[in-house]
Amino acid sequence: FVQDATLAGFDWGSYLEKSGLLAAPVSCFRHAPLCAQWDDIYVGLKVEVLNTHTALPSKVYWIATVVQLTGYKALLRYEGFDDDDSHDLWCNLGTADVHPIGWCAVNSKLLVPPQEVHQHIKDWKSYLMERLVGAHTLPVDFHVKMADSLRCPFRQGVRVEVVDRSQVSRTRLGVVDTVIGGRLRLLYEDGGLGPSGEVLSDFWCHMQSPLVHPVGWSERVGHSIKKTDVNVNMGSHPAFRKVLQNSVPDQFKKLRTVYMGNKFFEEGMKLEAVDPLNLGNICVASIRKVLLDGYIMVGIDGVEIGDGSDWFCYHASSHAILPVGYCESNNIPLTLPPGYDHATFTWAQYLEESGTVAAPQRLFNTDDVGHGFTPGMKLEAVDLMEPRLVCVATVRRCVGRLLLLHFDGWEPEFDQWVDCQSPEIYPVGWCEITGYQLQPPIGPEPPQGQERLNTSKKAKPF
Ligand code: MLZ
Repeated sequence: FVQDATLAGFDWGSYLEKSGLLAAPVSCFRHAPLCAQWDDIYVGLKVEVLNTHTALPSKVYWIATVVQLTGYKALLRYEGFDDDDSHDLWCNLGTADVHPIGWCAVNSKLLVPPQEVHQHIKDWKSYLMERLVGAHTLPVDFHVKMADSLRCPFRQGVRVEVVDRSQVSRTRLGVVDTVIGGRLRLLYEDGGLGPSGEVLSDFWCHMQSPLVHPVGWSERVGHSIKKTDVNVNMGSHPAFRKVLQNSVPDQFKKLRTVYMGNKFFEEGMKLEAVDPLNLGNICVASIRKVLLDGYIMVGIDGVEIGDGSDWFCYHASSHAILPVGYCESNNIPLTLPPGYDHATFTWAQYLEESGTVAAPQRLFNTDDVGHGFTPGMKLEAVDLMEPRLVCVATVRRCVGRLLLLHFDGWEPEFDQWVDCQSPEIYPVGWCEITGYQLQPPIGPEPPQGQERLNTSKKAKPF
């Protein structure tokens, strides 16, 4: 069920107006374009923007004030309309024909007031002079900074190691096919092509995703990697006709260093972990293997197949592993192994029964990072179970650095726990800037307290 939000008639501006909800500000998203510049963008700024209220055949501009901000989108009011909001327009600061005050003068463009306000103000020059005294505007290098932040070190034909969606405990070689807004479409090197050359299996993730690594990573840290099946020839696909280039560590985000010393995670220790295949669940789990560089393999208690093929690799600094008791103290329902029930389960008894110990609390990265998200905020978020899809979403809960995301219009069972610094969440308007397709809500939000009828359910890896 893939849709294009714009084609489906979805518009963030009117959607938010109807719900009365706010969008998470761009400054909450550390990896997002212009995050660092966003302190300089606020309600009250004046800009020069294309004048859409004129009968003139050539492009002319007019001064407008930012009256509201939602993610990258600004609601603008042309100078002269004062308290009249009937001509306000939403525009995306990342893409629109909007500029700092003074831009028209420097670039020999005309400033012409909208027809409707032209009549009732006689002397435009002095009107504007008066209005612009002490006004703040966009930083001059706003669009340059935007273009800079959209640059990406990955190109078609770059090889990476990426989680194997058919067996999550191992990685597999993949080749970058497409890059949109820093998100990579990866094709497994032996993924196979269908009869008409179509790709049988692909994987999307942001270049800073914890699921993607430089070539050589698996061997270095001791993670298992699928041997490439040399009988599968991808040669006829454009991504493989390039000279393939191995990615190197410099192209990836540096993880926080962890000291493994003699007091690190050990095999058998218990913890609570986000289920990699059901991201809305935090489960009773065990450390199954300790790799190098701070990586560990985690298994979900009671549902493991037994051959290790469903273990999942997390870094010690990951938000997805939590100390024993975390759910209880934060009022999150803990998913128990089959056969246990909430009325009787206690960690103390479970540890004793299984003769195991809890992983020490201080090994976990649960520091509150003061992220700025609050429940109810809207954003554009990847459905990590179908990571090609960037969807209209709402922050449902904030617990430490964890955010529980809800996909608008979908059942709560699609909700996912993500890190507040996840590279797979974006401000409102990000899709429009990058040209990525946005998945609109599938239907009107259910009235309060009432759930929509069940549609199909996930349970397929990614
Ligand atoms: N094929 C899936 C798509 C789910 C996408 C949900 N995104 C929030 C289904 O219909 O179940």
